[in-house]
Amino acid sequence: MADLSLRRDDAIVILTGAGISRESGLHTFRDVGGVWSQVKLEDVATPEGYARDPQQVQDFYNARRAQLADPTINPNAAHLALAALEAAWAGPVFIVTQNVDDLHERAGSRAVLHMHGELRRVRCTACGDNREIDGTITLADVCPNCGSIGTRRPDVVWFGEMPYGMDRIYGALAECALFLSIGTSGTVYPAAGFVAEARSHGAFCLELNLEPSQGATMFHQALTGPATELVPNLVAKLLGRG
Ligand code: BJW
Repeated sequence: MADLSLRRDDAIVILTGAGISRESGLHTFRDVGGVWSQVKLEDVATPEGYARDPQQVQDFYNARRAQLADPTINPNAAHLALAALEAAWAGPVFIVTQNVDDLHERAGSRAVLHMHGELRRVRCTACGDNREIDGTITLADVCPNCGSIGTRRPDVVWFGEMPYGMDRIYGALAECALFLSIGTSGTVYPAAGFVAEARSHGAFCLELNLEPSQGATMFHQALTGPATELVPNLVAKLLGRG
């Protein structure tokens, strides 16, 4: 691996995608057998799909929320290593995740931004009420804040909708010394553009993925392998233990 030559108080931004949760038992989207080979993206991940068939969309997200509650789904060595990095590193370690699961939080990471929302949150389209939910969302639900019926939807970001936290993310990309991208295919914007942004501000950019992503050549270095091997190895090096 290239010499990262970081100072211990340098800022690190870490973009994660579905690949980091694959070894915890959650499907990625675009790999063989992934989510988009089971359901059509247009049906379940667009506002138009929701308008056409809200029940189908609620069923899809209710099932994924239930899967997340399954006791066999747990943070893996990659999630745990990133939490250990945040705890031991003197500078800020900011995880920007495209994932809607909560495995980073369960691993112990604190500075986590879910740019595509969270499975375990529900949003009211009438009043904007946004709160945690463990069970199912139904079309008969009454919003506890405004009393509207059938206006509760999963708090996830669909195609054509604005991801969360963009100002904060671009601010962090402009200031980090190291940008890490882990387990994402680099096909969905704006996340796919973060490497160019970080690089233009002088960050060292490193990709960790099972195979080179679509944007791998944008990185200073791209390492291939499973996240549960690559991430703990990298964290050990960063912390001087590797
Ligand atoms: C492993 C591994 C292991 C496997 N170890 N690795 C034309 C050009 C450019 C942009 C657009 C365009 N037309 C439309 C757009 C915009 C659009 C877009 O990007 N479309 C593209 C498809 C072209 N984007 C949007 O609409 C976004 N909003 C937006 O742009 O607003 C305007 C805006 C403008 C400017 C600034 C800011 C905003 C919204 C995107 C919403 C995405 N939503 C989803 C669903 C969320 C809810 C849900 O989960 O159901 O988010 S789609 C889905 O894809 C999900 C993911 O977060 C996202 C990314 O997927 P990810 O994580 O990369 O997964 P995969 O499966 O693609 O890849 C997994 C990788 O892991 C692979 O590489 C494997 O090799 C690897 N892997 N096992 C390590 N063990």
